[in-house]
Amino acid sequence: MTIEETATAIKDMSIRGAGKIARACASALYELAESYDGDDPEEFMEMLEDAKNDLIASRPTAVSLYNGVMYSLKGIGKWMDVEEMRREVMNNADEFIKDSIQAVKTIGELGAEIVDDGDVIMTHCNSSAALSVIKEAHAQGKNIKVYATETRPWRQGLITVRQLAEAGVDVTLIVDSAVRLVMEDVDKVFVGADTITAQGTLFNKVGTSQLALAANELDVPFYVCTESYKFSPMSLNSDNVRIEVRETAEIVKEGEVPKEVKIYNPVFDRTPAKFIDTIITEKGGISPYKARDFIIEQFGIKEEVH
Ligand code: RUB
Repeated sequence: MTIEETATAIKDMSIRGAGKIARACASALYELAESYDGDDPEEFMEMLEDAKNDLIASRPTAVSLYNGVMYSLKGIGKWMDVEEMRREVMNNADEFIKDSIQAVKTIGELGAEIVDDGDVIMTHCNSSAALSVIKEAHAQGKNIKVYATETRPWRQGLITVRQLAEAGVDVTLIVDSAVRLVMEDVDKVFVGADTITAQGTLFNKVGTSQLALAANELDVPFYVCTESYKFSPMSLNSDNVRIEVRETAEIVKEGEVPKEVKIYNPVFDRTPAKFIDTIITEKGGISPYKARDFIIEQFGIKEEVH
């Protein structure tokens, strides 16, 4: 897919989920590098810069998208010749996609160790990383039962229940407002992530923080399953991540409510570190309070010494 097609597909949600959108961006940059047949490094650099901006602007909350784009473009500059630049982008993008797919698999294996035979699990929205854990636990022969939330307004929960049913997992669909009641029967919560900040704050599908609150009240462990590129290198001084607000037509159809009714459709929310037990990454489980150290190490950030 071209850069434009990819950005459009991400905006209109035909490609969705933080991991998938990051891989789609890397793949679009690969294609751009592969198809460039000019010989002007400056021109190519400008094309890459425009592509970067268009891709990053396509969805604002998931840092995976930013990290996937930056990884694909790392080490590129107009001092290189075009061939070198093209090769570098293609290698980087390819490496990002392969590592990302492997990371989801590893998270599944590590996370499955936490799942006990007989566990009742709740998940929200549709997260490849969270489902990797659940499917792996099931594949290991653990007898588990899963509650999946519908996840209004896009109803990504329907994708989740289809995927789990196909894997043979015992899965029950619930509406979002049933979370608190059903949590009384739940042993563990596994959700995905769009962004994790240095403060250990999780940004994920709207409603995630309600699962976290209910889990906290009932002493149900709350686990976040995430590849390391969903940690934000820009968050060292602030966890002020922009929450995407989408069109009101996603919630109600034209004429369903009086014109003077305002409609607000934020599609992600913020879950503070204190509600998270462990963040399961492909590099192991970490406390949300260690997110800052993890980011510094992961992104090789040099902190200023005062
Ligand atoms: C998807 C969502 C998922 C995370 C993680 O929201 O919130 O929990 O993106 O997904 P949307 P994954 O449907 O709006 O993209 O683990 O697959 O990266």
